[in-house]
Parts: sequence; C-alpha cells; structure tokens
Amino acid sequence: MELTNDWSIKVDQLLKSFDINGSVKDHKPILTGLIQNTYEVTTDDSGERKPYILQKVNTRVFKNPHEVMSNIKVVGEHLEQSGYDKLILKAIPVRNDSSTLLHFEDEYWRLYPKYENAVSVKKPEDENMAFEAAYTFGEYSKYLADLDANLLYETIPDFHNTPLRLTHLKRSIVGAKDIRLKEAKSVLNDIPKFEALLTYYAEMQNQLRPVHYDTKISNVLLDPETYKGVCVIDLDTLMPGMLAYDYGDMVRTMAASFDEEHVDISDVRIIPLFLHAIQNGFLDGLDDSIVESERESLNYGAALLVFEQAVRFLNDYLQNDIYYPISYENQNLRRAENQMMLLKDFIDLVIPDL
Ligand code: GN1
Ligand code: MG
Repeated sequence: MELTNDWSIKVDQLLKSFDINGSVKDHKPILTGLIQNTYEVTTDDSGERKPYILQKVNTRVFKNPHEVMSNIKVVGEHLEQSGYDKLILKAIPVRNDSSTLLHFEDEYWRLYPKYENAVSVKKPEDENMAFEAAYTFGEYSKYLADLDANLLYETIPDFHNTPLRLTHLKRSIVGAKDIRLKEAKSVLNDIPKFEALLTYYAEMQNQLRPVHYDTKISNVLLDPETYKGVCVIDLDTLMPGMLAYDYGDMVRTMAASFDEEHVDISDVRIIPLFLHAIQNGFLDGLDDSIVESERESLNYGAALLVFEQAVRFLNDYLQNDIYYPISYENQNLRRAENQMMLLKDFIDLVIPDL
C-alpha cells in the first residue's frame, strides 16, 4: 500500500498499534452494518497475506466501549471453557497492553482476525441456509445459558425496551417537523393497532438470559459449501435479554422476501418455508436450554421485535435521522413502512387473532 493519503497513513498507524506482525497492503470499507465503521485490512507478513477487520466503535451508540470489549472477553472465555466447538470471536490486543481497545485521536478502535473460508450473507439462499444460521444462533445461546448474566454489562441501556421505544416515538411526534408528520401519517396511524403486543413484553421480563440481540443473518459466518455455522460475530449488543427477540431479528432478516431497505413494500412478506426453517433451526440449536415460557413467547416476542424496529426507524425519521445513516431523503420512513408490512404479514400468519 502506498501511503498516499491521510486515511491510508492512519490505517497504517492503527494497525501498527495492535499486537500483530506484517504491514498494511490494502484496505477497504465494509458497508453492511449501520452503526460501526468497519474496514477490511490486508497485511503482508513475510510474504503471507492476512486479512483483518478493523472497526471504529461508535461511542455515540456504545457510550462505554470498555464494557463492550469486556462482554466479548467474558463470553469468549465462557464458551472456551464450555467446549463450544465453533470459532469464537476474539479481538486482538493492543501492542504492549492487555486491552483490546485502542484509544487513538479521541476515537476507539479494535481489530479482529477476518476468518477466511466463511461467508456473511444478507439473506439466505435457501431454507437449509436459514436453518443452519438459526441453529448456530440457537446453539450459541445454549452455551451461554449457564453464564452468570451479572457478569455482562448492558452495553446499551434499554436497548430492546419496546414500551420505552414507543414512548420515545410519541415524544418525537410532539417535536417533529410538519412535513415529516404528514409523510409518516399512514404508518403512524398503524402504530396503535399493535400496542396490544406490549402486554406480552411485560410477561417476558422474568426470562432474561445472555442473548446476542442482533441476530441478523449477516452476523453469523457460514461455510460456503455446507452453510454450517462457522462463527457468530458482532457481539456488541450481547447482554441479558429475551430469547424471543433474537428469534425476531431472524424473522426480520431470514424469513422476509426482501430486506429492510426494499422500498416497494407491497413485495415484502414472510416466506413460510424460511420461517419454519428458522424456527426448527433455532429450537434444535437451543436443545433443552429453552424453557416452556420462552417457547410460548417466540411468536409474540418476534412480533414485538419487528414492531420495535419499525418504531425505531420511524422515531429516527421524526428526529431528522440522527441515529441510522441514510443515503436518500425519507429512507428511515421507507424502512419503517417496510418493517410494518413485514409485521402485518407475520401476525396474519402466526397470531391472526391478535
Ligand atoms: C443496527 O449496525 P447494525 O446494522 O449491526 C442496530 C440494530 C438494528 C439494525 C437495523 C446497536 O445494527 O439494532 O436492528 O441496525 N444496532 C444498534 O438494520 O442500534
Ligand atoms: Mg449490529
């Protein structure tokens, strides 16, 4: 790599600050996540090319990045001791330091090895892939079931507190621009129809256990041939929470005919074949670590999660896009409408008498 611009020089300095050999050959942004800034960096270590994932932690969202890294360490050690046989996501230490978090120019950076021979996809190619991805998340939760949840920080307080998300939305309505309220009128009118789901949220509060809390399919690396899970990634929101919400993120990202960015919302629906594959995969992976009340809450919890995602996008729209990055006007509104469409189809299918 030629150090021809400030950014390349910075990447080089960042990589030199971690405990690895080799020098930077190449780097490029990875644009799949919405919150963290992620780059793939390739080094040359005595003729051998090694890929890494370099990330700047978004401290507006994760206010205490040390707590995030602590959770990743605690979970990794627990999995190792429990005989978990998949790859375990581990951050690379800072050079001459026990920490894995680099404080650099008032920013926080971390580095992971990039696992080769494994793929991250945006949607499942077939139901077998959906099954395997869901199995891998289920099995992950099974291995974390006996981890003391008190050892984990709540990296984003009230992250999946759906009633509070709704309160925030209602507060935003008061301060929102007229034009945005007008554009959002139809989806705002739909919100009260789903508020009945909140009674199930209250019922689930005695089920807290360590969960991943961002189980989109792109957060599990898969073997490109067998689709078997290789490694669960993006552990930033791993904290005590509700299993059904992990199921919900899988419904959103693995059972939907189109992802949350799809703007022609009449195309958006649940694919039952994929939904069944996810449910079977998740339950098989969880094995006997899921209790009856959790099993009963899967559909309601998943509906709550999809509802919450719609509320979050809508709230951000009414707050003039301060949380989720956008590339065109009204993108957060389109995302909210998309998720509402998915929610309606999911409810028609699994809880028609809501
Ligand atoms: C965010 O950054 P990313 O894409 O992993 C968000 C999730 C949302 C998702 C919607 C910390 O995840 O909760 O479901 O966007 N993560 C945070 O795409 O807010
Ligand atoms: Mg994430």
